[in-house]
Amino acid sequence: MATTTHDEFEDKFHHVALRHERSWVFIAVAMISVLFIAAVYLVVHDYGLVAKTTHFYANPDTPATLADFQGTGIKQTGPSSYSVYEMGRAWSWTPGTGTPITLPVGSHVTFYVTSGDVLHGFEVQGTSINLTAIPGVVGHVSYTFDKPGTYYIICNEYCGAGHQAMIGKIVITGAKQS
Ligand SMILES: [Cu+2]
Repeated sequence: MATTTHDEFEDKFHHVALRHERSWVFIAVAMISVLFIAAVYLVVHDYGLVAKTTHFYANPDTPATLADFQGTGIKQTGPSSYSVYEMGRAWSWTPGTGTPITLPVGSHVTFYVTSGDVLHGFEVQGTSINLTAIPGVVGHVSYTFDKPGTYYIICNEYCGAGHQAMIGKIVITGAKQS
């Protein structure tokens, strides 16, 4: 009788199965490798882990030396409009920390915000003012203070050991506007 024994059949089957499994493992590993390399390439080249441009960057010391950031940093630009040049440093806001920024109620204020060292978050509690203070970059945001009172400037970007004490004050004086 020329039949294969059970064992012979098993051996052949396993041999074929093993070959298939090897090739599928190889295909899976190859696909994962291609996806991984593509993902790393995209992140690095398209999302900026490696900077491709120098246009966005400025010398971090530049805003600190601009005339607007010298002195009080507060300039009246109209009957009730002001520009405030705000410098964040570890761990204070200038102006704001120590001496409060004092303005009359109804003031329309444009804050020009930068950082002299690391990233800080410029947030004025109870308002919509919230922007990141970036070294070398001056961001700006405008707000009208319609209600008198004390507003606190906090730092909402963790910046080191004194982060939680990086607080400034804005005092809006006068009677409530209708
Ligand atoms: Cu900070």
